[in-house]
Amino acid sequence: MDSENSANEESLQSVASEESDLLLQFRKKELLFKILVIGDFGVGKTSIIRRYADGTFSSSYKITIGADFAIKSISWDKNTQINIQLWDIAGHERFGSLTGVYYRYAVAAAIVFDLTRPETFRSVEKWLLDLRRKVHLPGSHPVPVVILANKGDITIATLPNEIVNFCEKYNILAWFITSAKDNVHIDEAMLTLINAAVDNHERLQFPATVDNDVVRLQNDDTQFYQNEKKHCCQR
Ligand SMILES: Nc1nc2c(ncn2[C@@H]2O[C@H](COP(=O)(O)OP(=O)(O)O)[C@@H](O)[C@H]2O)c(=O)[nH]1
Ligand SMILES: [Mg+2]
Repeated sequence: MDSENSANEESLQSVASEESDLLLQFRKKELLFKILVIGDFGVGKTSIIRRYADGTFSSSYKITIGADFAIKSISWDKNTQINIQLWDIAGHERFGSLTGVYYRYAVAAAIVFDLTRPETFRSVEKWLLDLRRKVHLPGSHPVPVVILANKGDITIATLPNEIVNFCEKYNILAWFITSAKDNVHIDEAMLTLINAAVDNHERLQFPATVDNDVVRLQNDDTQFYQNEKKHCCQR
């Protein structure tokens, strides 16, 4: 009899804890950060996004047309869920061809170059200046940027000496030698950007709306994502 009681009690407790977990899920603050991945054609932008968002690598990605994004959801702390929207430039690698829609509401960016084609490092400055011209955080605070020297699994001998000075000159948060193929430093690079975005979100108070406990940036594309998600959750 006693053992039956204690079994009942245990199962009641487990139901109660499941309920409080559910409640916590429900109350969780949700943040959405749009992060851009830019750089010349073939440097590995799509591969980096795929690696980070789905943990996969393929030596042949179809060339996608238009803007394309992947989503990664992170349980940041017990009260906060962060959804990262990683924007690929998908076929718009020609410098200057990106429109305002692509840049709008971005809170951070990774600029990628290819260690096997050192000339792609020269484009980093152009991408950076275009980005800084078009993305403004509140109070003209500069958008946080990391530089990724990708395909480090093939060679690192070609790493440009100027990279350190370049990062200092342009107030770049950090640079990493990455490999989308071998999954090197991709998580670290993204985490650096997310940390900066979280800090900025708290300090600069991004334009955000609060709706059903969901905090979201005022962004048409974001709206699209939220609707998608609601749709998905109703199923
Ligand atoms: N070895 C190696 N190849 C890579 C890496 N990242 C991308 N690639 C390859 O480089 C090519 C271009 O990559 P992709 O992601 O399509 O470049 P994007 O045009 O910048 O999106 C593809 O064949 C990829 O498989 C990497 O870290 N190491
Ligand atoms: Mg691509």
